[in-house]
Amino acid sequence: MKLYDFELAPNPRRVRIFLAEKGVTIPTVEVNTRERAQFSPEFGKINPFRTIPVLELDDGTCIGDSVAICRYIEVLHPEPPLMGRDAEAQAVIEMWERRAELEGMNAAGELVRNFAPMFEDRAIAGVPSGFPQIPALVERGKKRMARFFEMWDQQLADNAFVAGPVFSIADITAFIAVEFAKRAEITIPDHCKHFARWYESISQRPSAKA
Ligand SMILES: N[C@@H](CCC(=O)N[C@@H](CS)C(=O)NCC(=O)O)C(=O)O
Repeated sequence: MKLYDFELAPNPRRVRIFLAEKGVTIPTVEVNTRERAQFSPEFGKINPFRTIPVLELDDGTCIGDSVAICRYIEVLHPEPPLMGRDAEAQAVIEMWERRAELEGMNAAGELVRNFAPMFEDRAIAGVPSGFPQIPALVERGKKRMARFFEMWDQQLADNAFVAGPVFSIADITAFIAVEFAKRAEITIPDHCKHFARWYESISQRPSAKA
């Protein structure tokens, strides 16, 4: 088994944090997306969508999505559960994980991909060119991030973690959304005190160094 990874990329980091929380180590292959290694003919056979992370299994099967990789690891290494132990916990965690992805990661992605000079003419991940940046999407991405911070602040007012009392994959995705948005100089607003408390606690976990 090997993980196609890149130290500076947010989505692979979600998987690395998940693995660190499980205490699982998998050999990695670096795909330097800043040097466009995802567009090599070899990587095209691993993932035709040209994104990382990808987990390649020993039989050659390639799993090219962060949550799908985490799901696979969760089944192989159930302890500690990061995707819920029973039906209710699994559903609640999945709800918050999807919300974190759709409202957090996608907002940060829209913002950063339309903001950072390195993504000029490739505002969509996995395409080499032909998708120009749209400045209006930077402004919309900022508004979406503001909404994300507000909504999560409300949730974290009464909960230690995003999906309730237990740390889960939803915390990892929300944490990486915040980390990603920093690349467009967006940080947690001062008034989102619950969010800030949660962010600090997640930052202090050893897995956050992954
Ligand atoms: N939903 C996918 C998104 C993967 C993704 O967008 N990965 C980025 C790195 S964080 C990528 O590979 N970008 C390639 C590019 O910029 O062309 C997942 O979670 O695996």
